[in-house]
Amino acid sequence: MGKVGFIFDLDGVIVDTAKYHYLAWKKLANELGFEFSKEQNELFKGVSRKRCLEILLDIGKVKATQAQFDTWMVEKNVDYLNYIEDMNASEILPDVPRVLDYLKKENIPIALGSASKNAKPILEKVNLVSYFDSIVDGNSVTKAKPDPEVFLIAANNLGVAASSCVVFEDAVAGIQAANSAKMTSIGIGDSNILNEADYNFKDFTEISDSFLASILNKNYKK
Ligand code: B16
Ligand code: MG
Repeated sequence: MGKVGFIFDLDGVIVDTAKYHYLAWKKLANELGFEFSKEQNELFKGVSRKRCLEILLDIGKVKATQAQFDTWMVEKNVDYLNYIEDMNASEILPDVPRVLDYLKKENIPIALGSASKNAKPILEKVNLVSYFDSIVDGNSVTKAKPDPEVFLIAANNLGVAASSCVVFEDAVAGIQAANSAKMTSIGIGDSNILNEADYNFKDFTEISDSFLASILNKNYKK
């Protein structure tokens, strides 16, 4: 077995920042004169900020000049940063620290692979930066998920073969990115939505130490 590496998505896997993204997009939609529902927000998971705004404007049938588009991108992010300003470790999703501790104890390299340009400050707020040997975020990539770039950079930074990496993801685009990088994909959330994942769990409370041990002892190859 080659050396194994683990890659965590951020939003929806480590913390539930989706609710803050939702509030910021909803505020913008309302200002532009239309509604934006929680169901529609599902389309935004794992998707880059720019693509989210394109989808939002499609939903509202709003035409934008480049200057307006750029202004709204900034406005949404300012609002989002306000919403997350007071985030702290209490917002870490259940049992994420247990899984991180388990992997650390086993000396497994760990990376973050997130589409968010705000990933590093969020990890700092929730006090998890020290677990990560590499942080690959929306500032480091040119191609958004489902392109595998973010995870391939993470594997490279960890010095682990892509086929020996295991990815935790809550978004369909993220599972597709992991699969096309030939990594083992673990869907966190609704297994009906994430049905392309190699394994599915509702959340980390369902991921036992013995499951992690079995993954570490498995011979990887897809
Ligand atoms: P930002 P992830 C993604 O994070 C979110 O799921 C997605 O909704 C968001 O639009 C994207 O980050 C960009 O975030 O505006 O902070 O750069 O799930 O890949 O960790
Ligand atoms: Mg996510």
